[in-house]
Amino acid sequence: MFQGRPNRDSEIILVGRSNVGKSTLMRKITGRAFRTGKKPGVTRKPNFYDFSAHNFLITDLPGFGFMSGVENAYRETIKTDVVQYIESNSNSILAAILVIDGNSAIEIIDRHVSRGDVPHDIDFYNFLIDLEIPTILAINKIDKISNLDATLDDISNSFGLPSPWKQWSDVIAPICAKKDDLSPLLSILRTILHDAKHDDFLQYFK
Ligand SMILES: Nc1nc2c(ncn2[C@@H]2O[C@H](COP(=O)(O)OP(=O)(O)O)[C@@H](O)[C@H]2O)c(=O)[nH]1
Ligand SMILES: [Mg+2]
Repeated sequence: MFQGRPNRDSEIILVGRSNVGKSTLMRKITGRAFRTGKKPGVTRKPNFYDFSAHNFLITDLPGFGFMSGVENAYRETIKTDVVQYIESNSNSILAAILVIDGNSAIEIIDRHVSRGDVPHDIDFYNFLIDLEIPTILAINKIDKISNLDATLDDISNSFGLPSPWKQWSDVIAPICAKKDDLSPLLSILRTILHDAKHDDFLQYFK
């Protein structure tokens, strides 16, 4: 189990496979430097960004799925730890941002489905919904996607949200974390925070 979580009543979490851009997004949201890397899996422990004056936390959770140089068993341990972390803090979690690499998502999902596995991302999405945590699908790296609408429709369908993706604009946020192009994500987050009666946090998500 992960250590060192500041004891706060409200939390936003970032989850997703390794190398999808979680730490980059975290850095853009918070304006604070966190490690980002070319090699998948650099984040093996959560990065906590503590808004202590507001009793509020943003947490960048370790990535799951493939990581070069990391053994299978250790990968499973990380996934189990992330699941346990979310379960034990679910009462504080106001929103989850499930970050997906929009450029490789469909290929990875198809590969899992053809093997008869449930893809990690879809597994996590259903898990978060079961816990009744408001969840945003942040489709990152849209700068690398050539046929954006068609790709977003495919991703939307694979999560059980029938296309066209645009009718799920309260869930699906196409973003480019690298270029700080986050407006659809921030807009959904503001709605979730407002609905959770936390207008006091809105100033951080403009
Ligand atoms: N092209 C592109 N690359 C990105 C974007 N966001 C992040 N990256 C790159 O993806 C790689 C992994 O990013 P990182 O934030 O470490 O991913 P994490 O493992 O999910 O935390 C880094 O090389 C980033 O520069 C984006 O919007 N577009
Ligand atoms: Mg990271």
